[in-house]
Amino acid sequence: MKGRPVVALAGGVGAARFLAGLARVLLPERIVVIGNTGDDAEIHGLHISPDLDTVTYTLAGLADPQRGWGIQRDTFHALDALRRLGAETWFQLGDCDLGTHLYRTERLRQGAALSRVTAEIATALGVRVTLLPMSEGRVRTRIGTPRGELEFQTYFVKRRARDKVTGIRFEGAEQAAPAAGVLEAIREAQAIIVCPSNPFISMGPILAIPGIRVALQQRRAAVAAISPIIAGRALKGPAAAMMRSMKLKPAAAEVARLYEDFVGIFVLDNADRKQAGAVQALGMRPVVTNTIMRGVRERQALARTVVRELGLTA
Ligand code: FO1
Repeated sequence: MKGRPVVALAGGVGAARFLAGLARVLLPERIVVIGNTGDDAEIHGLHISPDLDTVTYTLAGLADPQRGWGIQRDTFHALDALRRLGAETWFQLGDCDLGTHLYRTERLRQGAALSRVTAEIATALGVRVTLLPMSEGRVRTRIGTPRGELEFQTYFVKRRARDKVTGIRFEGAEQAAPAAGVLEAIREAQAIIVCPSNPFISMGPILAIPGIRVALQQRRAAVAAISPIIAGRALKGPAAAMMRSMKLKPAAAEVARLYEDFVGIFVLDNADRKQAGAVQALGMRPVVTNTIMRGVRERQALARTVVRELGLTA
């Protein structure tokens, strides 16, 4: 018996590292990951799903350990060839990684759903966790900046997230529906974990899909979130700077406030223990622990704490 599912909402690198720990603490077959596709992009004619791939590669043990995205020891000959032809090559696509994008693009062109293709790739790479895209529909995160609105990867990679963020929009989200299995998994889950991901650009698109936030609200007591902000800084990515741009204090308790309506347990780092009272005042149960994941042991330790606090059995 594998037991009731444990659902995780995931962005990219931070989420993937936590999930690698979780998959060593719980039976991987029991874990259902709902992944962000708001930063998907069409580059060189290929459909790229960076967050789905980051989760897949990490769980498969293939991810580049330093960058957290892409495949370890990948080569970039195709990108070099594109550069010689005068193509834009600011988005680093490795040769092995390109194989994934070629496969996904072709399968989608044949009419297969993104959830099907995602499962095919995960299974082929030996991933035993179920990975679902948040939606089959096309949702694209757009970042408002003083230079105008930018496509997400242009903001994030090409411009290195240096622009002031004046707004975030999830194009297509209102018309999109949760992918098959997403709402069912949330309803049936024994527990739900919001991974340590950027609340705006990683969780924002997932929560913007009609029905998902409401389904989570109905499970509030069973939802735990891990703060992506530690001591006022994001471990990775622009979450803290984004919070400042939006006139929010970059603090764990502020992230908790963004999740107030659907999260019952909030995990914050030892460095932020003074914010536990503010979290409690939001009607959440604070859990203070080490949330910095430098290696496998720390990922597993954090996963074990979250599993215990959610009352799950390993
Ligand atoms: N992030 C970068 O900072 N630079 C890149 O060139 C880059 C390429 C890339 C290729 C495939 C892939 O799956 C992810 C890639 N990422 C890159 C990561 C990605 O842009 C972001 O981490 C996510 O979209 C945010 O979660």
